Amino acid sequence: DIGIDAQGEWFEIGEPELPPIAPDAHKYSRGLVHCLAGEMPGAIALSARAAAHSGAGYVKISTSLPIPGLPLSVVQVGDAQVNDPKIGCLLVGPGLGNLPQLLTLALISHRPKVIDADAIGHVGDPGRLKGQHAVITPHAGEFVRLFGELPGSKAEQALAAAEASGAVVVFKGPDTLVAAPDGRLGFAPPSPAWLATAGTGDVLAGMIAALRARGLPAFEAACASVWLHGRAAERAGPSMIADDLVAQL
Ligand code: NPW
Ligand code: AMP
Ligand code: MG
Repeated sequence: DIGIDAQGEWFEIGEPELPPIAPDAHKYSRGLVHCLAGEMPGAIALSARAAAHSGAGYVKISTSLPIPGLPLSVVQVGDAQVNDPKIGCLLVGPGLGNLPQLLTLALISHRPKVIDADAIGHVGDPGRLKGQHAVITPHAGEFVRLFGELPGSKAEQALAAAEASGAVVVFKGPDTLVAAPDGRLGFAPPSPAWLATAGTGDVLAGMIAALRARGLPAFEAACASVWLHGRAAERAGPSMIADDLVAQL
């Protein structure tokens, strides 16, 4: 009923193969995720912790607010050099609030990026994302905010959104789909409904950013993260909160 049928290149997302950690790795070579914080620092803190526990060697957060409770591998910095070639992936949106200028800053960057949460609402025209090497991660409300009410099944909507934006679209929910502009469509195996709790989307965004910083292409990073997110939730059990999901990574 989400419209998965024999159209296009579609498949069920399976257990990912992650790149090994090179024996001569250092923290930068393992991948740097740079997060742009906003009005709700708790959300980006969740993303940053998820990124660090998903194997990014270094996670930085640009913020003007102190953010407590971060692991040692996450540092806070005052400004964002968004074109620093060391950045493996930028993340903007979790906890952003009403700061559209931070999305603009992210879109000035030529680095790969994950655009989630409030940043999705600030995009306006999906065509703005063309050429941005972006993964976007809308829930149903955010999807409609950016793309409007699209016709057809959820699968058709996700593919149309990917084409319109040139981005990999992770259309979240009980039946998460990952759509690429080239027509690939992955559907997630069932995940526990107890994922429906505050902050789990922020965790997913941080995971995708980390896997991109580790070198996975956008579509593969999104599919791998969706799969791992669901399995982490199974392990965490029905009383889990978003922090417990991070602990399972
Ligand atoms: P309804 O009920 O359909 O009329 P937002 P958000 C609609 C941060 N967080 N899932 C629904 O309207 C995030 O990162 C901070 C959800 C609802 O009223 C964001 O920056 C946390 N909503 C910010 O908070 C942890 C759906 O959209 C509205 C929907 C706001 O993000 C929590 C929600 O509006 C949170 O992640 C769906 N499937 N479908 C922290 N620890 O600090 C329709 N809606 O602005 O998208 O709310 O997702 O909470
Ligand atoms: P967000 O709405 O951004 O906080 O993200 C919520 C996360 O939980 C996404 O990864 C959703 O796919 C997942 N999720 C939400 N509701 C359900 C559900 N009923 N069953 C399974 N996963 C869900
Ligand atoms: Mg969210």
